[in-house]
Amino acid sequence: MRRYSSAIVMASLFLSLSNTALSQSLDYRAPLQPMNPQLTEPGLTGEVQIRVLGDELSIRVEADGLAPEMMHLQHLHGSRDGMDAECAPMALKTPQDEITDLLDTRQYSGITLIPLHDDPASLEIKTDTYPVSNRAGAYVYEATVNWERLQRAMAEKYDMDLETVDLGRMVVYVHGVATDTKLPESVRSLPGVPAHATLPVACAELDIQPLHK
Ligand SMILES: [Cu+2]
Repeated sequence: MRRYSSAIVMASLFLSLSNTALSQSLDYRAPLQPMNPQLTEPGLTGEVQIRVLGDELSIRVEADGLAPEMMHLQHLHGSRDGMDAECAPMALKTPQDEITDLLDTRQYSGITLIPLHDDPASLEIKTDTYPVSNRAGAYVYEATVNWERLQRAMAEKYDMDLETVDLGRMVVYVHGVATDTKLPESVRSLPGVPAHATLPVACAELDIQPLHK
């Protein structure tokens, strides 16, 4: 048994050394899982891919089955203190009439940290530069961000320790149901933002992907 575990240690040591030698990239990938299915189209799918390579953070979000022809807010959510965020339990597990609104997500996923629009490192949450779905309810969002600039901005705005800025502890939310969706008064939103715009419709829990799989 002892020999077996030291072989594993040696193997993983070798792997991590060779990975470091080949590149410094960190890859994250996660499927988008539908939320609030009673208010969205069936068949919502998608994927989030993030790569950190040197100073560059590249982000790609592919989503399909959203409310068509509208802007969808999307962000990385997480905790200021670096606690591991998870997606709020999918409303699938709760009674059909129960809606998970933005504020319900906080106890599981923390707060809105990084907006995924045309300038994520600005950390500007209220903009009109988030992706817009096409007629079929799909979009592909791609952005490349200076990782250092983003980390510095986060440390400043959220008073975070640079070490706690860990993408693997964050989740991605996509928001927004059609404007004519009838939502109960009880659905909460951000001040001044209509509830249909912030209602979470999909979530992805980022995980580090092993290299060269
Ligand atoms: Cu969000």
